[in-house]
Formats: sequence, C-alpha cells, structure tokens
Amino acid sequence: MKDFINEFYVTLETSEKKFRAVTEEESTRKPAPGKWSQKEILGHLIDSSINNIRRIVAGQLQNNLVFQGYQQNEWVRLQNYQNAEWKFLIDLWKLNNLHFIGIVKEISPEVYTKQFPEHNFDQILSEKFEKEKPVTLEDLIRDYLLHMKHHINQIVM
Ligand code: NI
Repeated sequence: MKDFINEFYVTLETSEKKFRAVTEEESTRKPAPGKWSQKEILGHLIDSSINNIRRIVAGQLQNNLVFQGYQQNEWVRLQNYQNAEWKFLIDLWKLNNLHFIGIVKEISPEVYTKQFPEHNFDQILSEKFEKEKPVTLEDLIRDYLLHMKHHINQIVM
C-alpha cells in the first residue's frame, strides 16, 4: 500500500504543475464539437473523485461492493465545468484527491484486501473485472488511479 500511496502523491504533484502551465483560454478550447475541453475532462475527474470518495467510505460499511454508477456526460454538462475557472478546478481536483488518499491511508490492511464475491465492478468500472470473480477495495482504489492517469494524459501529454 505504501508504494501505491507514494505513486498517488507523485501523480498529483507532477500533474498539478502541468495543469498550472495551461492557460485559461487553452483549457476552455474544445478539440471538436461535442468533445470535452480540458476543463471538462478535469471536471469529469472531480466527479470521479466525489463518486469514489463515497464508494471507499460506504464500501467499508456494506457486505458487498455494489455501487451506483453516474451519467458522466450529464454530470459534466449540469455542473457547467466549461464556464468554471481553470484554477478553481485544479484546486478542487487536488484537494478532493488529497482527501481521497487520506481516507485510503486510514483503511486497515484486512479491510483493504477483503474479498467481496458480490459486486458490480464489471458494470461501473470496466470489463476487465468479471462478475464471478471476487473483488477488493484495493481493486477499486487502484482502478481509480488508473482512470485518473488516463484522463490526465488527455489533458497534458
Ligand atoms: Ni472517464
């Protein structure tokens, strides 16, 4: 878990620096009509942090890892990230993630690796998770960082 936490902090620090080098104007530009701007991608990562903070807390209180998904495009649209200030979005993303990793640090090793046969990760996360195979909170948390890195690479190459 220590290596993971370290990797998480390094990702936050290096990405934040790159984000801060992007201007307000650049961050608002849409690569094509209907495609997310950098602001909207970061907004999507904020939505991911909010949903997953809930999951990693609730997951410690239930006897399964079945969670609600969320309508990603609608969430980005309804919160109007496109008209938010870029700096504000960076701050919110960073603070939510510092909070996320703070919660992870409090999870005991037994709870972190506890196997849950009942889950819906194949639906809310990715098809690499199989319905019949048990999952852990660790799976959820590692997938969270992978997803974040994927979108960070879209924002800053
Ligand atoms: Ni995504």
